[in-house]
Amino acid sequence: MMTPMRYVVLVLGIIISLHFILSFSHEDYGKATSFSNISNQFKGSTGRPPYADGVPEEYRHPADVASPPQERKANATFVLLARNSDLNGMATSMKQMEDRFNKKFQYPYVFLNEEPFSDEFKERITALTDAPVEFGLISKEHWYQPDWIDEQKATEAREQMVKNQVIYGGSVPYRNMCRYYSGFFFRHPLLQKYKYYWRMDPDVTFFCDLDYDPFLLMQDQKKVYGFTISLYEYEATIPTLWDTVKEFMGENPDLITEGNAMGFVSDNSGQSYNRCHFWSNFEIGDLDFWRGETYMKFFEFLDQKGGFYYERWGDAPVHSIAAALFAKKEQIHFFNEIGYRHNPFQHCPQGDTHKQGKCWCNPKDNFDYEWYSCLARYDKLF
Ligand SMILES: Nc1nc2c(ncn2[C@@H]2O[C@H](COP(=O)(O)OP(=O)(O)OP(=O)(O)O)[C@@H](O)[C@H]2O)c(=O)[nH]1
Ligand SMILES: *[C@@H]1O[C@H](CO)[C@@H](O)[C@H](O)[C@H]1NC(C)=O
Ligand SMILES: *[C@@H]1O[C@H](CO)[C@@H](O)[C@H](O)[C@H]1NC(C)=O
Ligand SMILES: [Mg+2]
Repeated sequence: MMTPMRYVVLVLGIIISLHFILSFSHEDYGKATSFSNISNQFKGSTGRPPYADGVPEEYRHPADVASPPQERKANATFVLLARNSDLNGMATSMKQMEDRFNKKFQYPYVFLNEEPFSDEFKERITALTDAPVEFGLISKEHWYQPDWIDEQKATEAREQMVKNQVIYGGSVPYRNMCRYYSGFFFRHPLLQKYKYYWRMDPDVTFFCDLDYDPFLLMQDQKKVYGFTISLYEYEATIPTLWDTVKEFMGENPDLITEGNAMGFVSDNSGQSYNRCHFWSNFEIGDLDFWRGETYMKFFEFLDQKGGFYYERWGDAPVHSIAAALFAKKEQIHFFNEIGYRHNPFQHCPQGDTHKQGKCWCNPKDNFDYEWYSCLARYDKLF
């Protein structure tokens, strides 16, 4: 029995063989259909997102524990923002990262906190890995609500959000955190020596063995931003965010990248925000993208509007909108192989990918194409 997919592969195989026979025997045929020519013609309308073909074989390191560590490494680190009280949750996340991936790849960790980490925190975290771990203090100017924020206006906004039962609506620390991840973490001195980062939250789950290095994939393919889950933002947390973005776009049309992913965040070419965002508790990204002039200008513009405090702008929509406008769509990557859960949603790889990763999640519990997911919009970009 042959599945339809196998027929397609077989037919493709025959076409490709014929192609090679013809290219060698007829010079002109070869010239007219050289691969660069074909790929140029179909660029941007392949109908297939970049993740659909899986991970190139050369990136894979089979699960063999005895195999030597990979020789080539990316310029990369894990980033974890945490309070001392997040210790247990961070240990949970990190132990899984070590077991599923990092004991083979040995990337360093950077922990950040606006208060000094306790000795207990440092000891228990350092015990989990052989890779280097650094603990950094966040400067006050990078963390706390700036003086120029009208505290009365901010208080009123928080009270209103509490009344409306907006999640974390009454919290100032949560707002500090969102603003920090939006505009400051990549400026921390401990992160200057790195180009790529992988953000981790406490109490997340990694379901699958990862036998390839996502950082190298980012680096080799010049990716800017990677995600596993995308969804809709709560309107109540960002009422004026898109108006602000439009104002920025109006003043800086030259900063909007050609071939961008606007279609992910807007269904009408930018008139309104569809509230889609990449869920930023998981991020694999390019620190230099955030540190670059364009994003810095964008963040400063948003920040001076005060929406991190007068509303409750999240780092997820801010990062997502920026990635959608300032990167090329191919530079945004869906990490399909990384089975991941942050309550209450999970991405569980399907089919062969599930098998290859020896994933332990139930494939039926998968957010990818649930009604509240935005993955279909990402797919439609290609
Ligand atoms: N140092 C520090 N870290 C914080 C603070 N608030 C949150 N974090 C960290 O910031 C990240 C995001 O915070 P979370 O509380 O997980 O926010 P969330 O993912 O939106 O919400 P949850 O559903 O509660 O996980 C986590 O890594 C937290 O440990 C804070 O006040 N200080
Ligand atoms: C692509 O193919 C056309 C013929 O169809 C040829 O004229 C053209 O020179 C080719 N372009 C490149 C870049 O090879
Ligand atoms: C890693 O990246 C950072 C930021 O781009 C850069 O400053 C640093 O020199 C790089 N390190 C190496 C070893 O390439
Ligand atoms: Mg979290």
